[in-house]
Amino acid sequence: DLEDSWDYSNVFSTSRNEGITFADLPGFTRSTYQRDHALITPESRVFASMPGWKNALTAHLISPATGSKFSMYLVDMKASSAAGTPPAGVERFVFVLDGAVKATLSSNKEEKLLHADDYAYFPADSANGLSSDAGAGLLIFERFYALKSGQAAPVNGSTAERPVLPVPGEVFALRKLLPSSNDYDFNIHVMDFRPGEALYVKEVHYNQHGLLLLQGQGIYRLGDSWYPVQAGDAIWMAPYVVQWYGALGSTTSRYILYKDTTEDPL
Ligand code: UGY
Ligand code: MN
Repeated sequence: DLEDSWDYSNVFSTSRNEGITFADLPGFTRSTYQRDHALITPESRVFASMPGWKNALTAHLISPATGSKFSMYLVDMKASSAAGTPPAGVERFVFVLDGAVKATLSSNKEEKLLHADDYAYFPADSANGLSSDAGAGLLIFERFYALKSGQAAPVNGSTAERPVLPVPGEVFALRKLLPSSNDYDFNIHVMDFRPGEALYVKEVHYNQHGLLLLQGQGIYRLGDSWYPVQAGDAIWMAPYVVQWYGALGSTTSRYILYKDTTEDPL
């Protein structure tokens, strides 16, 4: 049957840049996996249950299957949920994106209630209490602790309370969430760029990164590719991938970044 009325108004409105959204285009995604980097955008996340976790789903965005020496995953903690214990020798860093979690750190045995922008670090093989009554959204980094003589202590805090550190030659505001001591084999950086600001160094280095863009939008260069990115996008950067970010849009760009440290690259 032939339609007897046709509505072309949507087609015309796109020519005025109104209501164009790529997210629902069949088969379309900005996600891509390359030898030395990946961009994982929100429509590609796959949540599944994880052994040990109660009433929670995880989406592993980066794991050693990609060649990384760490995992980065999102956790959707439902009501009355609890975290599983990491495998022996694995340290865990938790950053709260949404809701509230109760963290029990072995250092003080007392429960801390963490909200968005708060974080907690659990050394390998330490008591690992993490639960949520009403639900929470988390970003977690894990890796096998690699320092033979290190003494990593539990840490918890709030990003806003961390000092902005000097970064000679760069304009972004840098906060480090873990102590810069030789007891930790990675650090978590929170980096803020105002629109128009960019990395000065077009970085190439041995360290690996896992990144989640928390706010804003811009262009991320990875190798020879230039990606438009926005809040919610995740990035894996392998050692030596060329990396550069330029912030655009009208709000401050903020990203959280895993970076391995201390270990001799040899
Ligand atoms: O510290 C870093 O390596 C950081 N500036 N890298 C990045 O933002 N891609
Ligand atoms: Mn870097």
